Amino acid sequence: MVKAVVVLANSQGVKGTIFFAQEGEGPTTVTGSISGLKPGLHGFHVHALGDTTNGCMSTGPHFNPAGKEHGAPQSENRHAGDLGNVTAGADGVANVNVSDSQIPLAGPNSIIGRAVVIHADPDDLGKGGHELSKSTGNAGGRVACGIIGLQG
Ligand SMILES: *[C@@H]1O[C@H](CO)[C@@H](O)[C@H](O)[C@H]1NC(C)=O
Ligand SMILES: CC(=O)N[C@H]1CO[C@H](CO)[C@@H](O)[C@@H]1O
Ligand SMILES: [Cu+2]
Ligand SMILES: [Zn+2]
Repeated sequence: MVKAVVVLANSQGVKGTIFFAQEGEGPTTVTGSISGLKPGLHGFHVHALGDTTNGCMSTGPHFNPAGKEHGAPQSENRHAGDLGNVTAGADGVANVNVSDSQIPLAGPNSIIGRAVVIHADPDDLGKGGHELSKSTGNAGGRVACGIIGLQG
């Protein structure tokens, strides 16, 4: 079992911890919660770089080792980093519990050292018709981010 964790925070009171776990070559489970969000849907992605020298802007585009278009987690054509969106309730808390086969914690496409980014707006899953739909899901600003690190 390989385990990883990311701590998300911003100066506006958004904070959360997301845990990753992968058994062998199996899917990676993603669990945790994020608080301080605007109620509703927020795009939730793994971005390519673990670089926060310029805040969340320097984490690069969605992690996309297979050179595909942006899409829904269930789509064949999606970036590996496309985890869809999370839903914050009226209390501003989003609970996350998903399992995904494209975000391994080991091997050439490992997400260790990359970033998790949560966005201001919903991810349109590539279907919004906006010029950004096919690259980012038009999910708006990068609200908070953190670097994915190994956990013991
Ligand atoms: C995530 O969901 C699965 C079932 O879908 C459940 O067994 C598991 O306990 C949940 N994990 C957390 C941390 O809520
Ligand atoms: C993972 C997740 O919550 N995905 C949802 C994101 O939002 C779209 C619609 O806006 C839903 O269809 C997805 O199920
Ligand atoms: Cu993103
Ligand atoms: Zn994407």
